[in-house]
Amino acid sequence: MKLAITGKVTALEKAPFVLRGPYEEIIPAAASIGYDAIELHIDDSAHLDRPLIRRLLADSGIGLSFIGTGTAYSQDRLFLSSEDEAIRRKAIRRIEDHIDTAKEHGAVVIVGLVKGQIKDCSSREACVRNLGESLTELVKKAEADDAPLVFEVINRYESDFLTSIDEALDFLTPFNSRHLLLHIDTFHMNIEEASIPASIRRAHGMIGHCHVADSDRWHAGHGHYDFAETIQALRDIGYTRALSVESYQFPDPLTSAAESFKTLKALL
Ligand code: LER
Ligand code: MN
Repeated sequence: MKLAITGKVTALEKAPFVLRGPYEEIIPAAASIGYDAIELHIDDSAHLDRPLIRRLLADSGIGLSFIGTGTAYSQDRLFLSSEDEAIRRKAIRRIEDHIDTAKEHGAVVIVGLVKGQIKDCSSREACVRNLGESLTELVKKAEADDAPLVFEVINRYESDFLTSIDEALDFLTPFNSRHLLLHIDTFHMNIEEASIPASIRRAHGMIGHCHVADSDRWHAGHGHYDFAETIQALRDIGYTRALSVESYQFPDPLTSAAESFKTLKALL
């Protein structure tokens, strides 16, 4: 299992992204700590300087493993379950542009907050139906470009539906696509799952991404999360992608990134 770390050009102090700053700084910083890859949270891939990213990754010798997309919702209020067709189309377009970024790097595109919430819709049925239609469309492009989507299971305080692994499995299984997989996050699982290793084992064959943070969402090693147990469960089900650190940046981004690296590397 490889290790990746989240990075974003600008982020709120308490947003769970570790490295912050221009790509020219955060990509070499991830590499210098020892990470194999970076997970970039990108506001809009249509405005991304793709040749710059390509060059920085090549110069640093690390990969782009995952693309985070949540600001489509948190900043721009674009979401895939919207009943406003113009908003739903813009959200789909946003994810399509991220797939175009991902495909040349073998990266995976996250569908997390961009799914939207029931409270943004007139009913649960409308929300789930629209999300399903949007994902059906996006999966076609993900398959054609061989750039998988992963659906993040987000805890009840940040999302009002699909908050547990079992619920998300029920939702995703009918799509029957290797390009729409489950995305787990230790912070969310620590809140929602009765037994984290048992839930992971039930999702055998369906997990495409794993965010890691400690129980308090600080760097790995700060709290009381049992990373060894999670890593063992992921190994047992043959998970091969990276563990990607998505945590608070405290006490500062480089210390936080280095602490998580040290803790997780020792366990791997
Ligand atoms: C939301 O809490 C989360 O886990 C992120 O991956 C979304 O940006
Ligand atoms: Mn996450």
